[in-house]
Amino acid sequence: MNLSILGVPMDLGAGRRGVDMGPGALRNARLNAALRGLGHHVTDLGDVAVTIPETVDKLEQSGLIFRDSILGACTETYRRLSALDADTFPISLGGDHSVSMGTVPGASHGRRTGLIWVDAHTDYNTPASSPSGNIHGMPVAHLTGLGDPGLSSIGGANWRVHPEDVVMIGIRSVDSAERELVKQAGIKVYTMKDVDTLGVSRITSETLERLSGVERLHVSFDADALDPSVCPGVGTPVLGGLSYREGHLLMELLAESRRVTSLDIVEVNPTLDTRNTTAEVMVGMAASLLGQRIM
Ligand code: B3U
Ligand code: MN
Ligand code: MN
Repeated sequence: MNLSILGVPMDLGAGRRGVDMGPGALRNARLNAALRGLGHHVTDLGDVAVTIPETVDKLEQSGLIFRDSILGACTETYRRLSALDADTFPISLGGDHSVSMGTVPGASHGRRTGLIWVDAHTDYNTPASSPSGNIHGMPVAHLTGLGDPGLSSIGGANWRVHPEDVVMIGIRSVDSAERELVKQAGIKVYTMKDVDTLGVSRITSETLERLSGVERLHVSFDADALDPSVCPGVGTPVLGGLSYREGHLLMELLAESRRVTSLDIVEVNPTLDTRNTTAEVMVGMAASLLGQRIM
C-alpha cells in the first residue's frame, strides 16, 4: 500500500503543553521503518505549520482558547490530505486530538466516512458544554456539525460525519453535559465496562457491521485509550484503560477486515513519558493496523 505520513505538531487544544512533540517522538520510535518493513511504500510529507502559543493571545479573536490558530492548522491539514490520491492511506501524527477536525475530512475525499474513535474520552463537548474550554475535548462534536461554525465546516459546508457512523471504544471519562450530547446524537459508545464484558473481538465485529454502509473508514487512536501503565506519556491519563493486548487485538482485527482507509495517532506527550515508551507502543499499534502479523 502507499502510505503517507503527515505530522501536526500542535498542542493548542490541550490543557498541558508537550503533545506538539508527538510527531518527532513517533518518528524517533522508527514509525517509517516499521511500516516499510511491512512492505508498504512510505512517503513522509513532513509537518504542517502550527502557531507557537507564546506568539499569540490565548483567547485570540473568538474567546475560545487558540480557536483561530487551531482552525488554521486543521484547515491546512485538511488541504494536505485532500490533495492525496484516494487510494493512498494517510497516517496523521498529533498533536492533540483537535487535529482530527482536519484529518477526518481530509482523508474522507468527500465520501461518507465511518469514524472509529479509540479514546478514554468521548471528545464530544461543544464550546458551550466544555468544562475546560480545551478544544481537544471537542473534535467529534465539530466533526458531526455541532459547536463553532468555523471548526465544524473544515471539510466544506456540506460534509459531515453522521453521528450513526461514529463508534467510540475504550471510553471511561465523560463530562455530564457531554454525556447528554452523545446520547442525543445517537453515537455508539463501547465503554471499558463493555470491553470487559463483551471483549474486543465482539466489539470489533459489531463495529464493522454497524459501519458496513460507509465508503471510507477512519481510525482515530488517542494514546490515552490505552492504560496509563502501557502509555504513561499522555496529558490526561485515566486509570482502567485498554491493555496492550486489547489494543493490538483491536488493530489486528481491523487490519483483517481490510476496510480501514486512514489513521490518526494523537496525544503522545514526550514530556510526560518514560524513555519514549508511549511513542514506541503507538508505533506498534500502527504496525498492527497496517498488517503486521505474528504468523
Ligand atoms: N472531557 C474533558 C477532558 C478531556 C477530553 N479529552 C481529553 N481530556 N484529552 C474536556 O476537557 O473536555
Ligand atoms: Mn481524544
Ligand atoms: Mn483522550
